[in-house]
Amino acid sequence: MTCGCTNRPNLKNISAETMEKTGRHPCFSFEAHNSYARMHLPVAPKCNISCNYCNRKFDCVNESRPGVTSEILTPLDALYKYRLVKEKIPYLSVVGIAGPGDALANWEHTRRSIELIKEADSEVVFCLSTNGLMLPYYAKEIIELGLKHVTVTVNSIEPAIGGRIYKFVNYREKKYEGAAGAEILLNNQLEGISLLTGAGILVKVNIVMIKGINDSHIPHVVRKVKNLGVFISNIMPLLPAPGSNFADYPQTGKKELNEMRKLCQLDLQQMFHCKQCRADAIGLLADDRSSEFRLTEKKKEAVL
Ligand code: CLF
Ligand code: SF4
Repeated sequence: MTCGCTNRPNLKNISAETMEKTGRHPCFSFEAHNSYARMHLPVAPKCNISCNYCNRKFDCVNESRPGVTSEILTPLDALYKYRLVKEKIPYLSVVGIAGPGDALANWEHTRRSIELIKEADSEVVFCLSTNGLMLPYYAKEIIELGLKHVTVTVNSIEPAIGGRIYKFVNYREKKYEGAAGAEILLNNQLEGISLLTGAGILVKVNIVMIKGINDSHIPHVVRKVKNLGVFISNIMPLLPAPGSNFADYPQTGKKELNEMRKLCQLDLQQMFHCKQCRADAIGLLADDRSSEFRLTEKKKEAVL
């Protein structure tokens, strides 16, 4: 008798190389999260949308807990910093780009940082996180760069719900507000995800759970992205950022969050070990060492 479980993604078009890399990825593999470290390179300060839970003085809450990023790096700085960290943390396996804005709204810097580090160390597993607005434009380059792990934050698949989450979307030199912007965003997210999964890239979908806005809608989002071939989803709590439009909204409770994850797990495997890292996080997921590695001129000279 075959197993009736339906929550496993279809891995037919996933290469052995991708699976080997996934075994060293602390977010995509629960087994890896206590033994492999990741570092985020804060090379992407700009953003092309405005989430109501975001205060631009803080890190992108799609991939980070609220806390001002301590530095913005150039691609060359990113390479120096990678060398510095790798020397001190040999079990560092993943280099991720997770803001503090959007990785694809700063594509030149994101791409160059990846290229430089890849030239220096072919073993690195690269990862990036994006709101997905520009994914249809950059999916081809992402695939050609050899990335195997991408995270897209999809908070809604209904423009009316998205219109309450996103204040505006800046797309092709034009600003779209509310549901009109949300519709462009979600269409691009879904198209971009399909392009990536179709090319054998493992896609994780992050969802910020906002009480009274998208909470009851989340199972629909999960089912939709599962059908697009997404590998795993990560339902995250809303952490109300001071100064943001959702500053007075309640923080999502742990119990309701885990109940939602368990419900959605019936459709697609869920991440339960996310730590909502800073955009410059370094180390094991549960042990952030970013403060040890602020890039001073002296440190740069040491690795030149
Ligand atoms: Fe960073 Fe994100 Fe890549 Fe991981 S984090 S870009 S997938 S390397 Fe991980 Fe941190 Fe949770 Fe993100 S614990 S916030 S899921
Ligand atoms: Fe802020 Fe991230 Fe949303 Fe951009 S995608 S507005 S940086 S939370």
